[in-house]
Amino acid sequence: MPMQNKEIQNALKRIESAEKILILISSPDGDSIGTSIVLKHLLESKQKYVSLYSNKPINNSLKRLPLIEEIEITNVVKLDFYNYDLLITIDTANLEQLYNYNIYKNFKFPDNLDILYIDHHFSNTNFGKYKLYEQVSSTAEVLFKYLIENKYDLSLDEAELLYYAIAYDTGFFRWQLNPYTFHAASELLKKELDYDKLSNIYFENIDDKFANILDILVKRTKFHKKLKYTSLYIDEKLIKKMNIDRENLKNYLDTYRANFLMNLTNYDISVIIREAKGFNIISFRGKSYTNKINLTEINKYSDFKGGGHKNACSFSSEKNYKEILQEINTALKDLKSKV
Ligand SMILES: [Mn+2]
Repeated sequence: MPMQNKEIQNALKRIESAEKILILISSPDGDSIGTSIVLKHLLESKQKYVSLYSNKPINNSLKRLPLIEEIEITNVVKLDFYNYDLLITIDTANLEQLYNYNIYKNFKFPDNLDILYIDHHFSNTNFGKYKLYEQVSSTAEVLFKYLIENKYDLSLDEAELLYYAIAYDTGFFRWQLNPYTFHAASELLKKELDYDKLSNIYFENIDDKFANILDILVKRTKFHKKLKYTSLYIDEKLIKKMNIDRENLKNYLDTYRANFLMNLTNYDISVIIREAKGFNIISFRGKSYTNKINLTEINKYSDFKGGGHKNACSFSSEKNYKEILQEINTALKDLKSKV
């Protein structure tokens, strides 16, 4: 749904009036990284004091992006919020994603700190007083539409970051597309950016260890034929056995998904359940052509915390693997019976 003109004007005015701005991203991916760094530069060009933090580390392949050093990794709950008069969250569906919720369950952002969110997540909980929000390809597309196009002259590095952000969230222009997505990409390409380099950063993200790891992941995949989904459970023991650092595990899993699960006929959903410290991370992907249910609705059947998009979302739960799988079965059975 497009935003109302008044909401847009309110958000833009609030950004104009802010002096000290804190930008937070929930998990550093291509979209949140590109959008947040470009926003930081844009605000600095207006003589504002800006800090940009992520609570989570940046994985190695994304460290190849330009200007990546602009994002500082910190424990968000320890920040001195009274230094700022506006918090802008980027690519974040709810406030709990911005800090380590599983450790700091009682943490709250100060009530007197205005929050403005720039986002595109279906599951956004509308947590800010101000917003720039549309359910489009990426947060970068929202930023481009309201704050960049005809308003801010991008440097080459900035254009590359935004192009990468849109490409990243659309699987290099395969899903979540609308005509404006290509308009924005086309405007960015006019900067003669190095799209081969950016595509290489996206696709070349595994090393020769992967042959062995892929073998393990494929063999451990469970096929739930009736409900047409696959599941994979990764516990601490398996992570040790695969001998991968946690930071790069995500890359391996993305590649396993992109090159095995997404090519599998007769299965339209995949779930990866990963053991973390005292809880499990449950991550869903659906094929946009064949999956007809909204995967973010799965948490209605359980205590899963989190969200995302119709075909890509993740949750956390303190339940064990078997209980989680049972709840997924119940949820998918019901959701699939309704479409
Ligand atoms: Mn995004």
